Amino acid sequence: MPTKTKVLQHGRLLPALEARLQESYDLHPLWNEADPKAFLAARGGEFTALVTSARFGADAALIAALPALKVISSFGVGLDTLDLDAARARGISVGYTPDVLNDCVADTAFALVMDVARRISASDRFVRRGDWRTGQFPLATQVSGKKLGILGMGRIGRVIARRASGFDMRVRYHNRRALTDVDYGYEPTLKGLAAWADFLVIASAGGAETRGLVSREILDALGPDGYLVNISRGSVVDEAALVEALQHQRIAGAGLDVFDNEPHVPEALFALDNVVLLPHLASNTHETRAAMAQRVEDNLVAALAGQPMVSAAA
Ligand code: 8YV
Repeated sequence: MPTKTKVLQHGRLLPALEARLQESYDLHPLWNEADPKAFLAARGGEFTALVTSARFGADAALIAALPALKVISSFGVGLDTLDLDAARARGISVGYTPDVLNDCVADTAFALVMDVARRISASDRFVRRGDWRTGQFPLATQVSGKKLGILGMGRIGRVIARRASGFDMRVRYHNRRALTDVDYGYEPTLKGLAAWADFLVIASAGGAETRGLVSREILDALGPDGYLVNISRGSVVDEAALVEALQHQRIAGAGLDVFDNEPHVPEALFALDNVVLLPHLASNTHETRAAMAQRVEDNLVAALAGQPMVSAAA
């Protein structure tokens, strides 16, 4: 029997994916090692492939500790935790899982838009507390027909924009540059988009280039009638400024699936009813997770066979 390729696994993956990888490869879970650094120093040279996720990524130190590495296959669309420059410098192929999660992430963006404006979660708490027996739940804000601003008109942003047409919403977007293949209005500045929008949805990539883009100034441009929704990365928002804006109702509310230091959520938000807090679940459906797992496997198989990956980031 030919010897199986040695694959290092950084962080847990779906059990079904782990099982399939175990069958085909000599899969070594790094997260099982009591002293990962010592393990890598002793045995890092054995691995030609690394499977990881957007959550755990692969930084320059990990890539350097794997001198025989040829392939990285990552579960997720985010590349902010992967040091692509370090991988490129070594000619390492990097695969990720874009597109297959667009629908579910866009659905979650809309769930947050609806929830924060119509106060679905807050009204559920109202019923459970028994408050309906003695009072009326306050009025909420209409979503249909409103103005939706999208920061980051990429693969996911475009699907969010399509969802918005079902709600008769007007859509504008801000990217570094105007796109030639979409008809939505382009706002050359994020501040202009925030000032225009009733709902500002963040769908941009994370990483150094977008860190802190949604600052106090942008939140003030969104204003006391505006809502923020974030399904991208917590790092895109100045989280301290957001907490303060929500506490003082300088914006109307926020729907957040992502945070700057997950799984830690600023505790000041727990007391506020104008914010919906999700545990980074936008792509977490059986269907989408199965498709992402399949893409991780397909990318790995292709690259190890010397073929182009289905979705290559580098
Ligand atoms: C996942 C994500 O939760 O794809 C991404 O970039 O943030 C989410 O789909 C994450 O990848 C799990 O590691």
